[in-house]
Amino acid sequence: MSTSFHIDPSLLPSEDDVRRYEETGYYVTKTVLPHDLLDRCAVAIAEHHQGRRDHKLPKARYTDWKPGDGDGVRNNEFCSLQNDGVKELAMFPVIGAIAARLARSPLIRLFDDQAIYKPTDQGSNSNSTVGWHTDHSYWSTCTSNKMLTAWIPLHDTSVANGTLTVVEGSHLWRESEHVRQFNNVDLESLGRWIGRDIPDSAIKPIVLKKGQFSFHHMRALHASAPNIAPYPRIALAVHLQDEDNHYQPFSSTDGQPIVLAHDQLCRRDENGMPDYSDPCVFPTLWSERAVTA
Ligand SMILES: O=C(O)CCC(=O)C(=O)O
Ligand SMILES: [Fe+2]
Repeated sequence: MSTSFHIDPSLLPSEDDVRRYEETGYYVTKTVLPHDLLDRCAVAIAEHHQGRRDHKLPKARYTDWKPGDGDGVRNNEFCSLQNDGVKELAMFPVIGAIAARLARSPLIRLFDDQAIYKPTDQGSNSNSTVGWHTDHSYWSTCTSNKMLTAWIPLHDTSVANGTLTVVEGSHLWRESEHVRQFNNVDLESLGRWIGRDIPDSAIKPIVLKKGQFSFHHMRALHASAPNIAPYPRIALAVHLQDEDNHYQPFSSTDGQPIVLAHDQLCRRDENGMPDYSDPCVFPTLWSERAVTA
């Protein structure tokens, strides 16, 4: 990162906000993102769906919806590395500055991002659901316990348009650890499968105005219900690393080594392991060292 930044401190979470994030596993920002930045990202995602790529990635196993892949949720991963209009939003400095406070980290790097387009639900099917999961369950090769996701809708969100829903406090539950059901449309049976009573009051749909966004902790359970509004719900999920995160070898229960797409895309370190600080794949959003007074 060559530039230095000044961020209005009133936009950042206070120490009380950070403590609340540590207890609840999520945080809602003030209205901090310019509308024209969000509108440019909406155009960039629409062009991405039509096949535009500013940069082509090496072959790796990631999801990148294209026409013909069905009319359910469109999930485009590593979108900001491929599309400059998406990158402009993903790298917007205030996102990293807020994340740095929440994670209590002097530096924040991208891990990856997902453009998520949720079409209007057709009624009889509920294929615009995103199922319960924790982001960490997809990142078992990460050493960190402090990674987090900025969930940035490109317009107002509500229960009707299928906003993100977080289970308050679930980042502290042992039962959340391996919940990995992004594609499971059953949102009702979470308590039963994880073997824990979940009070209705812990289920928090995050209602946001355009320009606001939310963060959730890597171990927080989250999902989103079908979009019954008459227009698509579009959001960019920006997954972030704290400074200390690095790669660790990890195997599935059947002994197979886990290989993330990240591991296929990034350079190797001196031990031949994936380097999660490779600036080409994991650019720095925010560093205290680049802040102007
Ligand atoms: O946009 C959604 O509904 C899901 C987003 C998500 O899973 C995330 O932000 O980690
Ligand atoms: Fe997620």
